[in-house]
Amino acid sequence: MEDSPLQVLTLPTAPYPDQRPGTSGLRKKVFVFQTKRNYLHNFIQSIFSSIDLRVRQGSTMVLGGDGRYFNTAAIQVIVQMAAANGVGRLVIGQNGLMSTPAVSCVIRKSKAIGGILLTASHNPGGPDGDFGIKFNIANGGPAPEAVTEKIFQISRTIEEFAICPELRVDLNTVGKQTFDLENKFKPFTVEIVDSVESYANMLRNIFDFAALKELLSGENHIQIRLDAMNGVVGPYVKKILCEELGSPANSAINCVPQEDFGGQHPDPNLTYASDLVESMKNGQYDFGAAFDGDGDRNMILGKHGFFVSPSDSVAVIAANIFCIPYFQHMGVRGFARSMPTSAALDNVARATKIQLYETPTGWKFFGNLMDAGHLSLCGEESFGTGSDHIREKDGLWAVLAWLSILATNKKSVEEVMVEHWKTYGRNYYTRYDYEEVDIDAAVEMMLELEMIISDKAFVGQMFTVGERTFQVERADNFEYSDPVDGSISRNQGLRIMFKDGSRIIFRLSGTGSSGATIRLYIDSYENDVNKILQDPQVKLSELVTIALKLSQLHERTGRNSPTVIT
Ligand code: VG1
Ligand code: CO
Repeated sequence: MEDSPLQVLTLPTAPYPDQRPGTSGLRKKVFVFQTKRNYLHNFIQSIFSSIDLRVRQGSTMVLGGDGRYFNTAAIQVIVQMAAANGVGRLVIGQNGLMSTPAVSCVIRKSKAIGGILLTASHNPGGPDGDFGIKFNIANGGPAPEAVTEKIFQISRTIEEFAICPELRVDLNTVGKQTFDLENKFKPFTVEIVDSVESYANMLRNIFDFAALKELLSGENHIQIRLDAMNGVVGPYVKKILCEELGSPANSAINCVPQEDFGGQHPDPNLTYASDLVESMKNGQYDFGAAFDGDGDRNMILGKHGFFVSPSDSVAVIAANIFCIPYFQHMGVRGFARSMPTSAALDNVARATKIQLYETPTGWKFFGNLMDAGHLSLCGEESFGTGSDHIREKDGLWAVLAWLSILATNKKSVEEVMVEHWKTYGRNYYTRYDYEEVDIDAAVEMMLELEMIISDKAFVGQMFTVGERTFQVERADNFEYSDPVDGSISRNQGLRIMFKDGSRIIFRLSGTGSSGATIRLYIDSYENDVNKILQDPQVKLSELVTIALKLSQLHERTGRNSPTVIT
């Protein structure tokens, strides 16, 4: 306890016009938070003000981040503001670290009204990189659009914020700290918790740890390689995979969280996790995985770097779902995928007669379905996989899900994948990212393309490239109506659907911090077993040609190739 109560101040501020959260929180360059006066304070106050005072007063909230540059400085401010805004108790990960799935888990376990996550996920960090803030609600999931929109509206007219400027927390020591504030009856409590413990405990109840231990360290154990990409998931990998499941210490690399992620993009894809891909090539390891900065994404690789596309990954988990004890107990209520994710999951849903939901991009759309008991397993093409055990995607969970499948089937990653394609057919899939293109050019391209595909004559049109012809069956700008609360989300991506089931999709990213990122997604189904082992880039080349021609993407952006191909 402090000797005299801490001062609570209300200070004046001026609003900023650009604090609208995107696909997953507010993301800006670090210097924006550092140099624009009260930029952080304004957004944090907008979050608190969006919560009804009666709900906020005396409540518990969770706070954690991926350890990127500015993490601890921001945490000190947020603690000061939480106290001044009537929050009763803050649960914070030790040293301010907590992965996104762990925050979701802790919000649920501690009966918190929500949590604040300091992360820009897969975006680079460091003084020249990005910083980000996400607000999650009481179910542990990202705030739905109605809430983020309310936060944004408050931020546009904000005039003051509340803060206890003298309050300082010690983030290093696990335990309780209490503070007396002036004008408050009850002390304000900060609880520093081990960042891994609750989360590890949850996984122990989802998976068969004995079987996984046998797989990783038993007599016929496999060799794995896990790359934490210098992000927050490192300590989780060490504790759970190495210490507990017995994988050797050198099977996990880049496990010390770095403020700048070692100068890398902490993004688990074939481009930014190329070190892992290279180290898998000589066949020394049977299984490989990489994670993003905040630990919610995962990339799965097999021996020799065999790549499992994320859209296939969720479909494989769905087809083998009872290899995971959690689902044996809970049953399976439904599957879901984001719209641009390939339809591989749909094939499993059809075969198993389980309901499938198609949502817009971003994890926030899955939460309602889960809370209503409609959804058990879901995924996004962007390396996100998860289930209703929490309300965020969960990288380590996906790895343990795959290991459970390998342990049960006694097969390699590649064998599991190829068998899956033989059973269900294969959805060839690729995504092209054009990063940091000129915003005006990108917006104009999307508008023009929407005009083209909205023309009545577009449906039925034929496109021929080489020997293949595709006929348009349907085209639109994807719109989602939430089956639980009826809310409608518009403008979620341009879709061109062909008669043979192939799809071309264009979207603008909502997670970048400078310029625009155009994403082009291609999905094409093949059920001829003799044609399931082709190179996706070759197989999809005609559809890519059609997409680029229709959109005039290269001409309009001045680019002649994407920055990242997945
Ligand atoms: C991207 C992905 C999306 C994912 C989001 C957050 O959004 O496409 O599927 O949910 O990132 O992931 P966008 O708008 O840039 O396409 V993460 O790991 O930031 O939390
Ligand atoms: Co992430």
